[in-house]
Amino acid sequence: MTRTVLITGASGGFGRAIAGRFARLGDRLILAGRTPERLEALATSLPPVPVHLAAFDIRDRGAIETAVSALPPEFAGVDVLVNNAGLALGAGPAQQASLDDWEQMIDTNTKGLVVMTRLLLPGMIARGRGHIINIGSVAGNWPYPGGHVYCATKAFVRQFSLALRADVLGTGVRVTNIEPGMVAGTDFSLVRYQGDAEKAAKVYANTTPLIPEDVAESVLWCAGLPERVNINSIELMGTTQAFSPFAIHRTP
Ligand code: NDP
Ligand code: 8X3
Repeated sequence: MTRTVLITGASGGFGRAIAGRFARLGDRLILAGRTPERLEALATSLPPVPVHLAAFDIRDRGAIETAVSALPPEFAGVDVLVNNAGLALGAGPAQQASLDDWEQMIDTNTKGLVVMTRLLLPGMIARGRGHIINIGSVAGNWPYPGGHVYCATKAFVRQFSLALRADVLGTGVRVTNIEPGMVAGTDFSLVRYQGDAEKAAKVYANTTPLIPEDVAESVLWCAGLPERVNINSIELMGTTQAFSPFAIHRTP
C-alpha cells in the first residue's frame, strides 16, 4: 500500500537517503526543510512519485502550523513522520559555549520535533495507524566532552519517543527512535564546526563511519515491518566505533 511520508530535514544527508528509499518503493513524499532550492533539487533527483515540498524553519511554530494546514488533500493523511531535522553546534566545553548555539539546538532538535509530532499525531490516531520515526543519536545515550546540549537534546528525543509510546498504546500508532553513531557523507560536522571543512573532515579521517544509507535502511526496515511490530529504538554504530573507559581526573 502506498504511504504518505513526511520527512523533516529532507535536504540533508540522512533526509535525502531516506527520501530516496521511500521513493523507490513508490511512496508519496512530503519533503520539508528550510531551503526551497535544496528541496527542489532533491525532488528532481527522485524516482517519479507524488511529491509536495514544504519549506519552513522548524524553529518557527507558526510556520509549521501553516505548512501542515496547507497540505493538499492527497498529502494530508501522513502515515509516516520522520523527525530528522537537527544539528549540533560547537564541540568545546560547556563553560565556553555560545548560548545562541544552545538555543538553536534546543529549538530545532527538541521543540521543532515536538511541534511536528503534536500536529500530526491526532490525524494518525483518528485513522488508527501511523508511525513517528525520530532521529535521535548515540549522543542521547552516551555523554561525551563537548556534547552538553546536543547530547541533552537527543536524550530528550529518546525519552519523548518512549513516553509517547506509552500514550499511544492501543491507538495503532507506532513510535521508533533511531540512534546512529558517527555517520559520514552529510553536512553534520561542517555545520557543527561552522563551515570549517578541515575540522569536519578530521572527524571521519582514517576510520570507516556509517553512511546515510545505513540510517535510511534502519528507518525503512522499521516502517516496513508488519503493523503488529513496534521497534522502540535502534542504536547503530560503525564497526570501527565503540566505548571508552571513564575519564578520571587525577591531581598532578
Ligand atoms: P545535515 O546537516 O546534512 O542535515 C540536517 C538537515 O536538518 C538539513 O536538511 C537541514 O535543512 C535541516 N535543518 C537544520 N536546521 C533546520 C531548521 N531550523 N529548520 C528546518 N530544517 C532544518 O545532517 P545529517 O543528515 O547528518 O543529520 C540529520 C539528523 O541526524 C540530525 O537530527 C542529526 O542530529 C542526526 N544525527 C546525525 C549523525 C551524524 O553523524 N551525521 C549521527 C546521529 C544523528 P537546511 O537545508 O535548511 O539546512
Ligand atoms: C551525531 C553523532 O557522536 O557526533 O549525533 O554525537 S555524535
